Amino acid sequence: MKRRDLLKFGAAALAYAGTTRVPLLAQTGVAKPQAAALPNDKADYTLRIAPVTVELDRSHILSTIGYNGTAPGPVLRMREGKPVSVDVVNDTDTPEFVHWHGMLIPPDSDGTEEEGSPLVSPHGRRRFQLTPGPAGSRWYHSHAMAMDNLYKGTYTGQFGFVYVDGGNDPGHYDQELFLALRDWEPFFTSVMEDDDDDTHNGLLLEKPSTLNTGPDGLEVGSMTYSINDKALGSGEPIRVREGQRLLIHFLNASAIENRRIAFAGHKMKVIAMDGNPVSTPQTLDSIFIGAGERIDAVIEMNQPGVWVLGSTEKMVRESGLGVIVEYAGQHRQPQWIDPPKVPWDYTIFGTSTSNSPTPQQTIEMTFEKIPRGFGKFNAWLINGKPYPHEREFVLQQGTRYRLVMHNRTDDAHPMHLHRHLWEIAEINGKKTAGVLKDTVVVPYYGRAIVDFTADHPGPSLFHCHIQQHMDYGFKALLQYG
Ligand SMILES: [Cu+2]
Repeated sequence: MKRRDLLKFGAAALAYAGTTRVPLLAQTGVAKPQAAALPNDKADYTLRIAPVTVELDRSHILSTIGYNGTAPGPVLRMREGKPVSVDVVNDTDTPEFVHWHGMLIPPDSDGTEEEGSPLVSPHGRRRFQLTPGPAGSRWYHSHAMAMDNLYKGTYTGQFGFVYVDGGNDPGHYDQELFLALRDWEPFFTSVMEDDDDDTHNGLLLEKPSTLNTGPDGLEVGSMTYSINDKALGSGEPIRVREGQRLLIHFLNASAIENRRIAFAGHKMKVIAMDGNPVSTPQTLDSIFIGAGERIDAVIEMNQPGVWVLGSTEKMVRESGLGVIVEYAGQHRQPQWIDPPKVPWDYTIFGTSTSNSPTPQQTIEMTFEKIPRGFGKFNAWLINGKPYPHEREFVLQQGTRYRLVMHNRTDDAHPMHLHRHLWEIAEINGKKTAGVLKDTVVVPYYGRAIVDFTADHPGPSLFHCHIQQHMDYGFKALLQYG
């Protein structure tokens, strides 16, 4: 898509939002819902799945699959509670699923094979109806299995933001940006840089006394990164003025890794996680975002200069995961400053007491890795077995559950439950309440406890958001009795 087209789409979104705020970074086009009085044959939104090129920088243009001619796909804005229709058109040779991550919608529109959502056949199309909600930062992405094919599922450019507008945004910011963190050109490797496990605080509550020391299977790595579709230093900088406030919606759309992000010279005030406002906003030097997670942060522009916003890992940042922020009238070289190393702690965003009912039942899950359990690849087990688990996890509608996740593996896993919101109760023994999420990174050899109410009948997929872990066993279907 040409830049002027993107700008045109940007202007359309602006008209819809009825605001003078400018959605910055025209790297992601913004799709606009159609007016209400349309003929029946036109859906409110159309997502066309087809090959796209992504120009990370002038000398690095890659080919992948995306939505509506770009990767990421357009930022879709929807009204909370207002039903919409979405036509998914599949211009590829393989079946596809579009999942609406973080939405509380029925299994037939949720977009996973495991839950029984209908697939969109190769060169076919299908219309979905959904009622967007809850309000906040959600996202859509392919939920196809990839297995050993690194050109499928979330390894491709099939991802984009959906922002569900609750109608009560006070608009306390001057610019709103949608920044998706990505890696590209994945490859198999036996040498994993363990750079995504900084959630552990040394407790290692779940470390087994005897470790399985067999040689590890192949994992997936990358050395090519971007924010949206641009590598650090290419594309337009984020242009700001002193005194402005930015609202940044961050999404980690990686299929591979968790990330830590900092904005040199600035602190970030975290106001929402996974799209849900936090009880206790915190102003931090850096943020940690597991694969699949979102963070909304407000940043005061009070340090005139030219800065880098990006990965705290030098190699990753210098390989593309960053963007330049330029104050008006400033022209020096972009500056980077390493933030202090502080372990990530979800519990600081919560409160000491919960407003929710006490859980009535407990589900225990233990995660294990069997090195090379699936040939070249590791097997990932929940309670001693890979997917499927038949009817091991059956929920009673209306019951509040406590889910205890024991991570007996040497990796931090971003665990996601579809179609439900959970409330973090405890991380490595530290209690909290009121932090509502759909994904939680269970620390390396650690423990996470979440509570949720079984209030969305139908099969609900629970899985690790690292595509390879999910594909090789790390998922389970929660079913209603
Ligand atoms: Cu995992």
